[in-house]
Amino acid sequence: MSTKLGLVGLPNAGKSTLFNALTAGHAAVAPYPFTTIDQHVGVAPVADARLDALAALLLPERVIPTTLEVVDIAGLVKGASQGEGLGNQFLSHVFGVDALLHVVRCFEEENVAHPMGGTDPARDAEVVNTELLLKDLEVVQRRKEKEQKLAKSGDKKAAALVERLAAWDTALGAGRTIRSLSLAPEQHPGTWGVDLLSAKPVLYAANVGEGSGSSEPSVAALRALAEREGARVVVVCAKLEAELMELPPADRTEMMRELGVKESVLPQVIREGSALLSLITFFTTASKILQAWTVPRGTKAPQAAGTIHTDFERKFIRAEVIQAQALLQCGSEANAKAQGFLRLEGKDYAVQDGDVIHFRVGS
Ligand SMILES: Nc1nc2c(ncn2[C@@H]2O[C@H](COP(=O)(O)OP(=O)(O)O)[C@@H](O)[C@H]2O)c(=O)[nH]1
Ligand SMILES: [Mg+2]
Repeated sequence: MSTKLGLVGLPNAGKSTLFNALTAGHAAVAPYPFTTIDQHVGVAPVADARLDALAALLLPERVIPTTLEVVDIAGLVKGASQGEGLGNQFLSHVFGVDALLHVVRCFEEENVAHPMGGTDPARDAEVVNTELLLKDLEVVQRRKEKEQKLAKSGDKKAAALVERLAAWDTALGAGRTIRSLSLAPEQHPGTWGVDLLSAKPVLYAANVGEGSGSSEPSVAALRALAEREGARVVVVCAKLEAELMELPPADRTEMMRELGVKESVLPQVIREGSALLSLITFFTTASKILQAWTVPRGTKAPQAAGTIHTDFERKFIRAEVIQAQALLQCGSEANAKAQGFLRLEGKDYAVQDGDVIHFRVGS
């Protein structure tokens, strides 16, 4: 199970550096395989103390964590939608991601050119947000033309979609992101199978210089912008973190202590990203495989089963649930059951964070 994040930002904001910091080196620290799918797509296992503790207790043959997939793209420049710089074609790489990680340059560095002249996080973020919006406009207008043709030939679904597309077109044309509209599910592009960048939740990454902290004025400017949008900010020094990732794990911990880096960027991004997407984690232990899964908070048991195997949703009978904490305290499933911690839950049960679940499914 993978949560996908797409990096966006101006050239030289530090996207590729952050990409390396997020995805490199984790093979060495985690007992799980790390893979780079291609140059621009990296996967990092999501560390989870409960998963480790359950693995130590249950001694499964395999342990499969959830993963965070990160997609790096080239930088967007002002006017990309009109073909400036590399244009905006490469934005197609970030269609299909769950959320955007918007990297904003907050560091000063003479040797690294700034595409807009100088460091100005709020302006930079606005430039990128505008280009994303223009890309959405392009997508919406092209799609509208196509659906209008279908509607003319009597396709009812196309006619309904044209109406939706027109509403999104109007909002985007007025400079409003789709996410800011707080649309009901039936009005949301996702429900109609239309993937728009400005509909995705955003996490800002303030990329600060070495030795600068979260109290920099440049970070404050970005925070103010994020606050107006109801978005969150993580503060990172991508360069420092990427360098730390090249050290052997033992030296890295030591170096982090010396430099006063409390927590590396990956767990921060995972935590904020999960909150942004309202994700919770549950565990399964079938067939000697201990596996972690993520689903949106509020997901009902049959749909949770469906993430494991599409057939399981339809064939769902019941869920046998023990909270990870109870299982760990009792020391075994049998003990947990004897002490009344095993619950039988039906199709209306909303899966809770930390549930260890056996799904009973029919044939
Ligand atoms: N001083 C400093 N340089 C950085 C930092 N982050 C990135 N850089 C440098 O900025 C340049 C551009 O970074 P890169 O990650 O390629 O930017 P991208 O175009 O957004 O992918 C590289 O030379 C990085 O080493 C930082 O936090 N501090
Ligand atoms: Mg890059």
